[in-house]
Parts: sequence; C-alpha cells; structure tokens
Amino acid sequence: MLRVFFLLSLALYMQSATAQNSLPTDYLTPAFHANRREALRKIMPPNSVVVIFAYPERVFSNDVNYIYHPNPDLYYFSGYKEPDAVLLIFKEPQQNDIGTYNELFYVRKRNPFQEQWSGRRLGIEGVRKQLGFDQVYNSEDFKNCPVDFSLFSKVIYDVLPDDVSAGTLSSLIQTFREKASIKAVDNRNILDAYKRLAFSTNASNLQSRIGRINNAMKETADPEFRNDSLLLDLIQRPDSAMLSGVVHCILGNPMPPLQFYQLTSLLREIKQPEEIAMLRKSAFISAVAHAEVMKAIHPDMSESELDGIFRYVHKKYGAEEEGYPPIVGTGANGCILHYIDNNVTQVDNQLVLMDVASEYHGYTADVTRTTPANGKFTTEQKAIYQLVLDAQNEVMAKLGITKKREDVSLYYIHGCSHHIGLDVHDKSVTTTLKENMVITVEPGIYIPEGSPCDKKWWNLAVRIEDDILIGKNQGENISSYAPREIHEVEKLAASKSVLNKFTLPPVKE
Ligand SMILES: [Mn+2]
Repeated sequence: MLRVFFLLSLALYMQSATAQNSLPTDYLTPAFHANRREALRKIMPPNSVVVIFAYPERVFSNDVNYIYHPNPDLYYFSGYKEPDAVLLIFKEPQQNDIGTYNELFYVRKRNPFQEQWSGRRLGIEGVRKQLGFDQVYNSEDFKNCPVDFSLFSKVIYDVLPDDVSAGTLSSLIQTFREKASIKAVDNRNILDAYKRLAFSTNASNLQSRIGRINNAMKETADPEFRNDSLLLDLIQRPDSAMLSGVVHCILGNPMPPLQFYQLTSLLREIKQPEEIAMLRKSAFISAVAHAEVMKAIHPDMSESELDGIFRYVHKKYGAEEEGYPPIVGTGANGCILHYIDNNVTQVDNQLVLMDVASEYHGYTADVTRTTPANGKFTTEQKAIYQLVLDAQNEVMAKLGITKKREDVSLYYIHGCSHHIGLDVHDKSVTTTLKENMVITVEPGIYIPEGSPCDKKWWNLAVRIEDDILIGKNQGENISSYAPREIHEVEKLAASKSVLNKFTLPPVKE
C-alpha cells in the first residue's frame, strides 16, 4: 500500500514537474529595466551611487501578511518583485576584489521550506537568468558588500523606513546606515515641504503652497520642522524672489531623498513605449469594467457588489491588483473623496460615484464614472453631471492647445490632475506637459448636506476621470471605452448584463 502510494506520488510529481502552466507573456523585459538603469546613470551626478531598498512586508493578521506590493522604483530599475532586497547602481564602473561592475544586487535567499508555504523565490540564479543581472548576492551578504561609501561624492537613497525593526530588511537598512555613516533619521515634514517648493515652481500657486507649509508648521509639535530656517525665511517674506533663493539652497546640495525623488521622477514621468502599452491595457481594462458596471447596476445592489464586479473584470483580463482601494460611493458617500467603506447594502435610486481602476503588471489606471443606479439621471443630477462633463471636455480640448500645466489647472473644479504609472499618483518634477506623459483629467463637484444652497442639490457628488496620454500636439483619452455623455450612460444602463441573472442562495440566519 505504502509502495503503491509512493509510486503514485512519484508519478504525480513527475507529471507536475513536466507540466507547463501558461503564464502571461507580456511582462516588461530585462532589457527594459537594464535600459532604465542606463538612463539613470546618465543623469546621476559624477562619482555617485543610488541605493534602492525593497518595500517592507506588512502584517494583515496573525500569521498573515498583506499581499506584498513591490517598491515601484525597485521594480522600475530591476523587474524584481520580492521583499528583503537592496539594489546599488553606480554612475561609473567600480573595480575591486570581485572584479568590475556598475551594479550590485542583494536579493532574498532561496528557501525550499519557506517557498512551499509562501511561494517561489527567484534567488541568485533566478535574478541572473530571468532579470539579467551579473553581480547578484544573497541579502545576508550585504554586510560583506565591498563598497566604501565614504569614497563617493553622493550617496543617493529614498527616505529609509523608520518603522521596520526586525527581519532581513531591517538588517539591510541598519547595515547601510553603518556603512554609509547615516546617523540621522530624515525629517519627513521638512522633506515634504522642500519637495513641494522645489518641484512645483510655478508662480501661480506660490501663496497657497506657502500657506499649507505654514499651517503644517503651526500644527506640528516637531521642533526641527518648526525651526527650519529656510522655511521660516519664506514664510516671513513670501515672494517669488525669496522662493527662488530657497529653491536654489534646497537643490544646491539636496538631501539624498530629495535627489532620489528628482532623478527617479525625471525618468518615470516620461513613459517609455513599453510602459505606454501597459498603461493602455490597464486603462482599457478599467474602462471595460466601468461599462460592465453601468450595464449591471441596479437599485437593489450593494456598494460591495459593484466593487466586486470591477475586481472580477480586472482579474478576467489578468490584472493582478486594484490600482488603489476601490471607491464606490452612493449619494452622500460620493462627497467623501477617498470613501472606501463600500458597505451600503442598497444603492437605491441614487447616483453612485465609482473611482476604480486596475493595476496591470504594475501599471495603474485611474478612472471614475458617476452613474444613476436606476439608469436615469434626475433633472438635478443631470445639471451637475453636465457641468462636470463640460469642464472635463474643456480641459481635454485644451490639452491639444497648451502644454502648460498651470493653464490647464484653471479649468479644474478641485484642482486635481496627476501622473499615473507604477504609482496611481505617479512621480513627477516637471511642471510643463511633455510628450509621453500620462495624466488624469478629473473634475468633480461635491455638495454635502448642509451646504449653503437649495436643498435639492444636497448630497450630489459627481466626478468624471479619464486617463490622457500626452502626444506631440494633443492628448489621447486612453480610458474612453467607458461612456461619459449622459445619453450614452443612460443607454448602457438600460441594456442587459449577464450579471442580472446571477443569483446565489441566501445566507441562512
Ligand atoms: Mn485620480
């Protein structure tokens, strides 16, 4: 019996070892990531090194972590999607005992026992073969890393997480701190304020930016931030001459995380053809999901059921994740900009604001539609919806005429447009629009209960958001599959969905 079982399991093992599971074939290639490292070297200052750590893993519940999300910068420059790693990219080739190299990669060690529980790891060999790196080591060996950081003019790295106190990543960061003599913890308040000043230098919103910094300084108990001399100078004399002096100081010898942000943003804000292809897919998938939801939506449905339809359509196309937690806000909930409770059990005859999009192979779309659950806009809903739609159309038309972001911003109701890419709010430092940037256009009107207007407008919330690829002379809406015009939305809502017939047994009380 035992023997039969042994032979049977051997046969099953052999079968599973030879069986080929089909996997997606449209991932970014090792050549893409190598090309991005080369592009980074070109803009790095002389005699510098960039150090990029993997994101930490986070606890979901006992013995269970949240689904791991790789650090977008590490992914961009390597294709590596696992935790517990650090990548070093050198401006110039280095030479020492281990030979000549211009990058070193310390990755998560293979562990057959752990892999049976939590999934396959690439390990050294996998990173060499599948990602095309030459100098690859286990993370544990970072302490023997042959780099003398004191010999570099600039050691450039992102803000180091200060809430990771155990495990491999913690050791990697600790080792780096010791080797590169980094004692201080970066002050995130100061970094944020500097970033806001240095990388959005249009004069039009100078006062509002200084106002926000001033408020943040007043509200905080952080003495280092409150007493930052550059920020205090600017608050005392908030004019553009002082601003340019302050920005000059900030960028003259930038703190490492600011320089890291600047360099990585300069690359990531302009999308490569492979990235545009990925964003087109992600935006299309997301728009199809919105169209399906328009067909399926019904007053008896719940917010979470609608949320589930989006997720199903995204997965059906092979999108691994949602780009951000889905926002499905019925009536008044639509006025909460990042509403994610999605727990209303019946959407009734209300407007439902849905800001939901997929993440496809790392690339995130960002699409919003606002749909009447019963398929017909009321007079009031129509009026507000049309205003938002007109604003969006005007911005989109203007994208063909002007390339200045500050001109575009005149036409936003709540001043919100951002880049998309590996992050849903993707990095950017350039204040003018350039070819192959991908941005959102998302006007909205929100009228919470109690607003100083006729009650008939209360609890109306409308946002329409599309993803626009900036071309040479005009923008292209890459999420246009989901209708926006009132008659189109009503027509689609009146059509049937296979989900209308999808019924399940009730849960026993
Ligand atoms: Mn958005």
